[in-house]
Formats: sequence, structure tokens, C-alpha cells
Amino acid sequence: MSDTATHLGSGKVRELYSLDGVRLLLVASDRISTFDVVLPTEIPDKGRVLTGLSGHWFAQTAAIVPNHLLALRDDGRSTECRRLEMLPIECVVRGYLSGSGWKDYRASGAICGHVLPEGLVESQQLPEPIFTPATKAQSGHDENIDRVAAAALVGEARFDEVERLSLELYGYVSAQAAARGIILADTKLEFGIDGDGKLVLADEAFTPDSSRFWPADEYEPGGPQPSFDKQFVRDYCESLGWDKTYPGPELTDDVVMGTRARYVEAFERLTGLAFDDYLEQPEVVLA
Ligand code: PZK
Repeated sequence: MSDTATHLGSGKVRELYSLDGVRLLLVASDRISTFDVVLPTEIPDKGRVLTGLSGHWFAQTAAIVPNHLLALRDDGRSTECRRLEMLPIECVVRGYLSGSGWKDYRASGAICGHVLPEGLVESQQLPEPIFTPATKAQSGHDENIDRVAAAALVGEARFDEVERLSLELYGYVSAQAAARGIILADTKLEFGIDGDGKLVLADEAFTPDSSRFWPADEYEPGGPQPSFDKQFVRDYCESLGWDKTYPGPELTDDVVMGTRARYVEAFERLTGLAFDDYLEQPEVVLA
């Protein structure tokens, strides 16, 4: 048989396998992390929502940049993809001031060398989206780096190419999300190089695990925003007084069900498709 897969590695909530010399299998589990800790309780179908969303965006953005997607498997959570030479930087685009971007701005007035206006508040929309690359940390947190440091890792021409493509992708998807009442505050993309030296979008794209999605109707700059998907989990964990170190708490059934509903709602609002239809026949709908 030719359906053996070799485990290559684990992310916090995903597994990576080799299928053959040219194909990989990315499997999204139902695990969820909060405050950087993977919780002992799973969210049913979370992996399917993320795989379906990622597949949707790969299909929708294929005219902007080719991507690694070959096929979605019938389990709805597994993506067969092309094996690439991955670039050693995370390609982050920020349209709003949050997370490490907000931290860096408060400390220096700049993010990754982008000097910003004075007086911006947390979660404020930036004058324009900015490309803020980061290193890929093996453990711990990625480190934000400026253009010079990133270009040293990937080369000047490749840097310019991923910057342009990342901003174009953010522009396309943030407009789609905004039209459906969801703010795409920021997103992390990963690119690889194929056998012909061409840039290819890889990994997961525009999922709640790689992006900050905020409900537009609750947007209120001047502080942190509620997360579209994880807010019930965060609020519940905070209510327990958990110290945010391993191991995390078990979730209650109502927190699990409420959170699953938020993931499904994100899928349906962002794709315009019924999640039950995706479960029945996992597929990407071409633009
Ligand atoms: C690749 N990761 C991240 C680590 C995961 C995912 N198309 C590709 N070609 C070569 N390598 C990768 C990809 C993709 N995507 C992705 N690491 C390498 C990663 C651990 C578990 F699910």
C-alpha cells in the first residue's frame, strides 16, 4: 500500500506527516490553547473549521499567489500539500495595534522599524496595514525583526516579494471579513519555495489560530478586544484564577459548546457556506 504517513513533527494543536517525496499531510486537531497552554479539553470540530477556512482562503487567493494545497481529505481536518523549502521568517501583517505590536509601539513608538504616529491606543486601526516579520522561534515566542534583519534571512528580492504579497493577501481577506462584520486585526502567513524557485503560500492561512478576528459590532479601541473564537475560554479560565501555567483547566460543557458555536459561526460568516455541507463533503469552492 502507498498510504503510509511518517510523522515529521507536532505543533501545539497540529501534526505534520510526510506522505511521499513531494507531499505532506497537515492534520488539525481539536486541541485548543489559551495563554500559550494547550488545554486538556478539546473543542469538537475545531480542526475541521480551521482546515476548511484555510482551504477556502487558499482557493480564494490563488490568483494573488499560488499555494501548497493539493487536496482536503474526507475527514475534513487533513490537508494534503506540496512539500516546500520554507522561508525562515513569519510574515505578519497588522492592520490594528494589538499583541506584540502594541507592546513594541508602547516601548519604542515603532514596530519592526515602522515608525508610527504618536498617541495611538491599544487595538486602534493603523493608518495603513504594515508588514511586521518575525523570526521562527524553536521554543518560546517569535521575535519581531526589521526589514534589514528579515532581508538578511531571505534575501532582499524575496523580502520585497513576500512583503508585497502579504499586504495584498491581508487587503483581500480583511475586506471580505469586514463585509461580514469581522475585523481581521492581524495575520501570520508562511511562505515556501517550490522546485522552480517560485514563492508559494503554505501552512494555514487566515484561520483563527493564525489571525486575530474581532467581532466588528463590539469593536472599541482603547483596550484589548474580545476574541471572536476564544473569548468564552479566556473568560472561563480567568474566572477560575488559574495561574496560566501547565496544566490548564478542564472546560465545562457549556464553555465547550459555546466555543464550538463561535468557530462554526466564524466559518459560516467568513466563507458564506454552511458548515454542515463542509462536513458532508470537505472541498474548496473555487472563486
Ligand atoms: C512545514 N511546518 C509547520 C509544524 C504542523 C505544522 N508545505 C510545506 N512544506 C514543507 N514544510 C512545511 C510545509 C507546510 N505547511 C510546515 N513545518 C514545516 C508545522 C508542525 C506541525 F502541523
